[in-house]
Amino acid sequence: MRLLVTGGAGFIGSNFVRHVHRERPDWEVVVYDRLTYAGDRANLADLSERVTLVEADICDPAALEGALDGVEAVIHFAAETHNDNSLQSPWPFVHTNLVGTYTVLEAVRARGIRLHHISTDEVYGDLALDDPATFTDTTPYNPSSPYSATKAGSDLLVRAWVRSFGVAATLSNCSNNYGPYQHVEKFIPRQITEILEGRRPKLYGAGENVRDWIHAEDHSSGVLAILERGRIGETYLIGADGERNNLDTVRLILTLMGRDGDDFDWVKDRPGHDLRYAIDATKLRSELGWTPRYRDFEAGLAATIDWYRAHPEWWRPQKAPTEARYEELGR
Ligand code: NAD
Ligand code: TDX
Repeated sequence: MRLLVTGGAGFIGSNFVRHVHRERPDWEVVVYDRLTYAGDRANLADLSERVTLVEADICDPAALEGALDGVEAVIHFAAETHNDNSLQSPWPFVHTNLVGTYTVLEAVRARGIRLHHISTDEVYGDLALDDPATFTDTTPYNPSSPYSATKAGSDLLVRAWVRSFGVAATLSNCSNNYGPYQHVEKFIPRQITEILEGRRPKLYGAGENVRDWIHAEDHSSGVLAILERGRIGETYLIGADGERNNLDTVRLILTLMGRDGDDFDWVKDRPGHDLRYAIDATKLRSELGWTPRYRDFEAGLAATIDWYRAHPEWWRPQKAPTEARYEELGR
């Protein structure tokens, strides 16, 4: 098998490539990545020559076409991914997430290549804190931010290309990921690195927002199961029953790092901030036999903290520019 993984130098993409490299020792992987601020070739440095990197843009049809020789399947992770950035500057999200996905679809359509499209639970909007409902693949789309709206649009493009042109694609919508190699702009790495730099974590609003955490390794095993055994045209939700509010998460990070649980700052809320996400992954579990390995959030978080502690050279160059952007936002 020869896979092309768009966005494979980013957080989840590189975790997925590492997963495939370990679990499928005879597969070759072409990582296709523009290496934006969020992509880093260092994320793939420990992998063998079975993994190669093409530095190019998914919005560039000629470059993409040139990378597809011998490729049997494309896994499409590449996207602009941070909600706060999308509120400040939506255009890169419209361009990469919509035009980029369109370009990927036309490329796989021309060559008859299998596609798996990676998406997010944010396309479904948010739930009330006390709502017994969880998201399934039939929940209506109701995105809130420019990021989630462009991801929703990209999903709809994929569905249209399946139905109208017979593209052999599957889709997955996953909940919030954590683990090694996540950019310091995101919630968990931001707080860990704030503490490592001797500063205080920053909690948006009242801290009551709930996120459904899953380890990036479990997201990766879910994607591999769908690639190998998923039904074409189907959408699978990936989640590991990891609901927690941000206040509890920030307190857990602080105590795991030996600090007082109240040693954080309340900051201005994110505009349009989704209240709660919650995934029902029954379809993935029952149809494809997938189960998550990281069931203990506290243990997974402790291992993630250890990883950031051990790799300051990886995150430190991104830290100051990221905090400068937050400073502008007052968050
Ligand atoms: P990330 O921001 O860490 O990585 C994105 C990668 O895409 C980077 O390597 C970047 O260089 C690359 N990229 C961006 N624009 C590109 C372009 N125009 N051409 C080529 N490469 C480009 O993101 P992530 O958190 O790893 O998310 C990966 C995917 O998973 C995204 O599609 C995201 O929507 C989805 N997702 C993320 C989460 C999460 O919690 N992080 C949850 C569910 C779904
Ligand atoms: O400093 C912070 N303080 C804070 O309270 C940051 C950066 C975030 N937050 C809150 C906002 C959210 O409620 O923490 C929660 C998580 O924030 P993010 O890490 O920005 O993630 P979120 O907006 O939930 O989106 C993430 O999960 C779904 C990813 O960034 C998306 O790419 C994915 O689709």
